[in-house]
Amino acid sequence: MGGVRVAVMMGSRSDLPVMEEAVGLLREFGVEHEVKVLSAHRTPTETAAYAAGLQGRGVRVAICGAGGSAALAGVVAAHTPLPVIGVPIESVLQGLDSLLSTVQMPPGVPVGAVGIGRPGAKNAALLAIRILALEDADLAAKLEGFHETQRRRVLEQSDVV
Ligand code: RP5
Repeated sequence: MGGVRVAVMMGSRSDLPVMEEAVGLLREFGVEHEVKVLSAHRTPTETAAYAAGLQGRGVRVAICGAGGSAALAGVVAAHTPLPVIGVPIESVLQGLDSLLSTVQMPPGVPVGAVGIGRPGAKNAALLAIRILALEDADLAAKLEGFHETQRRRVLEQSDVV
């Protein structure tokens, strides 16, 4: 399959250790992706231009990680009609500020916000994969395999006493 299907963005290089969780899953599922550091506040013009160009390039979903006054996902959602998933990154306020900044969008401009930090980054990738799997039977089969493996792992360790 050609072309980038998921754009992973983050507000700073310092977000990369968390966002690697999303990137790792996209790689594992063989989903074509690209990864960019672009900031809603520090590079507003470039962020808007990049977001506005995503759909025309065939990208289907954007994942945006940011911390603190985390405007990135919202700004991207304002510049593209694509589904945007926001990952709140841990911050000096343990990510609660990032979570609220990401999730409290005004009505009319949706961002699908996931949980704070690494678990959220993983779920962001899985949510993007679910969206793509609606029109990709191979990906849907891989996703089913992933959930089956997860189910078996839990059941193998089910007997505590
Ligand atoms: C946000 O500010 C970034 O997403 C990052 O989480 C946070 C701190 O950025 P740095 O000062 O580490 O570059 O915009």
